[in-house]
Amino acid sequence: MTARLEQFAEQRPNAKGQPCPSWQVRWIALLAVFTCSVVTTGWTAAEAPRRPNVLIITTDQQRVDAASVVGNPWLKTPNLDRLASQGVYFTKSYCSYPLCSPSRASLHTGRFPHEMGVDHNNMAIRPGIPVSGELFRDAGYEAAYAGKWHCPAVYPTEGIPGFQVLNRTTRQGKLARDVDAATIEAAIDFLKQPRQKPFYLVVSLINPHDICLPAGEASPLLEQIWQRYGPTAGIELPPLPPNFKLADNEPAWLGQRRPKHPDWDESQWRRYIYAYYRMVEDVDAQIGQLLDAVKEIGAQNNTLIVFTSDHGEGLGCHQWTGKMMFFDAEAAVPLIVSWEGVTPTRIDREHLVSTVDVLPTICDYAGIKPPSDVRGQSLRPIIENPGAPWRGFVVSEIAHTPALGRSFMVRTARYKYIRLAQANSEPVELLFDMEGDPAELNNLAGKTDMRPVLEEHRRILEQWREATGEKSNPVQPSPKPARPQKQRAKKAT
Ligand SMILES: [Ca+2]
Repeated sequence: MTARLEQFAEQRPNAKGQPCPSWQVRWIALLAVFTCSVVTTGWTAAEAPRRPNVLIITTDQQRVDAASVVGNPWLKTPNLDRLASQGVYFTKSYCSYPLCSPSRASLHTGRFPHEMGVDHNNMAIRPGIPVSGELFRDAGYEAAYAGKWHCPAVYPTEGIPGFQVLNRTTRQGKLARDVDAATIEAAIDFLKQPRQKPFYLVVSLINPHDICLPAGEASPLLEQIWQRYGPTAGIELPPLPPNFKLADNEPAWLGQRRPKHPDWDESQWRRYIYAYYRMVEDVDAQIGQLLDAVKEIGAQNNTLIVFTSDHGEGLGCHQWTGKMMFFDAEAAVPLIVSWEGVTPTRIDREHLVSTVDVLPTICDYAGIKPPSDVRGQSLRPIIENPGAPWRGFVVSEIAHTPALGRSFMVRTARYKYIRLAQANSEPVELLFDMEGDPAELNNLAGKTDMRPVLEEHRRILEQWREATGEKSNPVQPSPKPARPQKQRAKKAT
């Protein structure tokens, strides 16, 4: 991967528009990292760098655009906005796999799911691959984890390598917000304990995952969900997304796998979107309690806070609900890196970043050397200097059955290439111009004049598969049969 990234870095032009030779790119990168470290943190050669506390906050199923700070007028997230006001919010940010367990495994190892044997939900990270808690514990941090884990157990009943597990709550028929309240409480109790070491705390919240209930999960909680999150009479509902209407030439693959809601009319779809945003607001308020606690213990100037989510939510885009697809709705996730008084402040709509980058990033700020074979890269160089050399693509994957293999997404600066595996047939290919067609409706894969772009993306994918060992890691069988999906959601009440 590193070799591939450097190869793409070599294609970056210099200030005169001429390609930079690789030695020049590496030298500039080293210089930029060194210079920015000195300037931003104020370290001098005589001072040992002070290690920050590290706090990772994750939500479950939160779209990259589900925050008011990035311009979404249909919800208010004052606490994510507050966090972003002290750091960088990446919007070209993609999960490694738009599903819970594989994405979370990448977050805590910096590797792709196929490297760890986490091809489906409820699978464990392959033994011998260091988890973030182990790295931080071994570096002298007090490492603790509160909330959902899912690698393999949803709640870490058997512990997590390297971490002190702070709560062992389960859903037990509760709304996500009530489970999240217990997680926040456990995390705040931990924060308020006296300690000699810096802390590394992960707070893993569930909302807005409760949107899965009105999308069709059979649950006795459905009525409570609509009572809490449903619209009151006369309130303005969010509009349908611009890509609600399906493309005329949409591949059959999508129609076969799309969650079905044949009884939903426009009003029901808009109520669904409305309820989702209320769930995001609920979890935002709980994140606010956590941020307040960091301030209360006087750690806000010495704590690096990272916020992200495991995957997005269709929310009606392409009439999709849930995850397991590569449109931006499902595969793009918010990523905020924030250290009050240290990180610059901006919304970064340029750099392509991935879940696998989080581990190298927090290690970089904490002065910890990550394992040499992690796939992600520290974001610190581009946080501190947006002009620093950076990669030209990110990849996301989805595993099917061992026989069917995997589907992939390659996102480059301008385009998105999706390759969907299908049985007994060539894969389905999609190619979107993300500048001219951000709604991802106009598939360019069959256009003659786009052939060179298509082939370039095929080549990137094949090189990535080779470099990351994808081909030598066949898909593992799912540990349990997929839960029968109830296709018809009940009408809102
Ligand atoms: Ca999830």
